[in-house]
Amino acid sequence: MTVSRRDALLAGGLGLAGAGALTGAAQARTPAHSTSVSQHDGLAPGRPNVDYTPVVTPDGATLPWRVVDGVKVFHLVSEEVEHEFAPGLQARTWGYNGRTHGPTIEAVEGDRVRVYVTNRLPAPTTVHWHGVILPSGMDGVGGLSQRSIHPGETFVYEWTFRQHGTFMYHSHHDEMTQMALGLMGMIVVHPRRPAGPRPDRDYAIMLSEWSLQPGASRPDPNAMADFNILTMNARCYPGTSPLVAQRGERVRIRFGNLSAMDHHPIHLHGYAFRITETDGGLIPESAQHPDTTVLVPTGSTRTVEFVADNPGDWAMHCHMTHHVMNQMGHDLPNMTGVNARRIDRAVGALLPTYMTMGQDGMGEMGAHLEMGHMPIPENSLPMVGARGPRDYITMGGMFTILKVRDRLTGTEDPGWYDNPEGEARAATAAELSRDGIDPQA
Ligand SMILES: [Cu+2]
Repeated sequence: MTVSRRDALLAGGLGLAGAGALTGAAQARTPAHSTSVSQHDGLAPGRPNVDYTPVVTPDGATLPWRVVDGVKVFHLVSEEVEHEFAPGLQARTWGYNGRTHGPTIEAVEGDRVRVYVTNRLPAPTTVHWHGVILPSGMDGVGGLSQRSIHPGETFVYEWTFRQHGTFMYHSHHDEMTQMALGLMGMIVVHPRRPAGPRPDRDYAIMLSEWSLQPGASRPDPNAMADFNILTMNARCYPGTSPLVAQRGERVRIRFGNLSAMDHHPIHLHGYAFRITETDGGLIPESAQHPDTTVLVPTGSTRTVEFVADNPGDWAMHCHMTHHVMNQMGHDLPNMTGVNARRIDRAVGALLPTYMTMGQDGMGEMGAHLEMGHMPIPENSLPMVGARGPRDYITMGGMFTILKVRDRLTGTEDPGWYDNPEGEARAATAAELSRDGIDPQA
């Protein structure tokens, strides 16, 4: 499911899909503003793989575009989407161009862009370009900077990117409902003249959260606390595709967060990275510091960079432990330490599949799921993750894996790492006695 760099290049370079729909614009509004003359005016539109290394949105896509008289023309269509969070869990969400979240908009500093927005939702909407410095009338705040786009209408936004960095777009009309249902996407603007080395791998990941009760077909926009699907690019583990890198490559990961109510501290194993950018711009090198966890506040982007010099399979996940669970029931009674044998025997006589859970934590659930002891409701995900190469991975939700290899062929998932330098295992009796460790003491 990983979108290859080639796909992204094709999407960006050819810009064919969706372009035909432009002629069907029901209503187009010519922008009334005129932008000031600056160093950015008159620049040719940036070219993928010439002026920049295209960004990859794992499990996502890049929005196609075409150039008309020196302007990059994009077309977003807001509509209902049949979305899969992970195999076994689908929902009716809202998105753009047939996907949730919408495709990543990619451009180069100095590009003049025109974005058409067609509303195929049953409700009015707008699109706001979060973090982008643009004229007030293009800001997309319903009621304030424009009237809302009614169902069936097509509006047009136009501006010049005068900055580079990682930004986002989202509905700014009935925000609680429309963002909870998925109306959001990433914006990546590459520098016209990069100050440092270009990344070899450039990834964009939008963090968000949903309330979707087991068996329900639509996320609940009224939820304020009980979010049970935590996603990266609208996928939750085991539905998230791994990120890959070859040893020695420079990796950039751009995180955006448009969760309703939560910040996400994203932790990467195996590396220390530098936080290089926010949606406000580049962090001066003197102010960057090494870290292994980046806190991505809601309504913000954070970009991290590192050189992939440590091969392996490295977990990358939100460090809020409830955010690496799927469809968690937060109102469970605390069963920790309870001896449930007698309850199980009594209830088991009436309900053969009954099993009290939680006495020793939730990790045991994976094993029971695997052995088929525990049925789960239709269209739902088990709370814990999936079978890993050695045992059950007990994380779901906002969890993915960075796979770094000495050699890679393209962007394909290289499979599991085999730990050539060994891995943690049961200690032998000889080791225990050599080191004077007595497990019974
Ligand atoms: Cu989180």
